[in-house]
Amino acid sequence: KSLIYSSLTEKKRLGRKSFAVLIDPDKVNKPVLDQLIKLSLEAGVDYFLVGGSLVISDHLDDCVQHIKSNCNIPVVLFPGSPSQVSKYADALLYLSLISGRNPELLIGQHVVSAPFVKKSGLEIMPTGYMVIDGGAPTTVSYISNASPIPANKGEIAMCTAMAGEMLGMKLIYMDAGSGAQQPIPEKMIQAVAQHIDVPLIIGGGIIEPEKAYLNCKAGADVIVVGNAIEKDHSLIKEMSAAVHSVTTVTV
Ligand code: 1GP
Repeated sequence: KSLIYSSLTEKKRLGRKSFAVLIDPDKVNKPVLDQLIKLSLEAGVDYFLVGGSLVISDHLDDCVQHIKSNCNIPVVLFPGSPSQVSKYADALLYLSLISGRNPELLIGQHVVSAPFVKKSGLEIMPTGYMVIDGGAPTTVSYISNASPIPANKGEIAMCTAMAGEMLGMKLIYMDAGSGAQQPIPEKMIQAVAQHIDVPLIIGGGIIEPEKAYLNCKAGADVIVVGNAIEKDHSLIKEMSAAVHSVTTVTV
């Protein structure tokens, strides 16, 4: 089962960009979810990412099932912890925090959760997860108990991503953290994008469509936006249009 991953690599080959709306199950009720679904369908959103560093409630399954029964936009889990696995989703970002040096998040939690992750039947996408300093501590930088990569150290990000790819990661996700004050600089995105062949996901603190556009120009393949959309649902349309306006020629 590799439908979602195939769609990502095919889009990358064609130089097309994807837009993903991040949904934190704790922050949405059914009416809000319905509105997000409606606007996302209208805007041609490519994926829903569902998860968060702290999912406190137990309605992850409900949230995923509600999305799945109301639209055909693929649901990809973005788990903040091994408990955030729902068999109703389409795929799972199987994250290893390669920017940190916390063995629990590199491999420990994976070992503990492996049997039920495998049993879930989800499409598993091994993802090198890199947390970049977003200007002030974010939930992910605190919870991960690992230093983020400084935003001006493009070469560290580049080498980390290259190592991740050579270790077999199928995606690289660079994240400034939800609600980051500073999103990831284009210079760093460019440094990483030029040195890897797998799709590159960028998120954290993106609040303006212009930034999403510039990130795609710099080499991002997927743009993820959560916070800004929670505050203003109308951004879905503008963000999606900005992302989809970019096509990069691949050689
Ligand atoms: C966080 O990359 C995501 O992990 C999205 O961040 O909520 O700041 O858009 P925002």
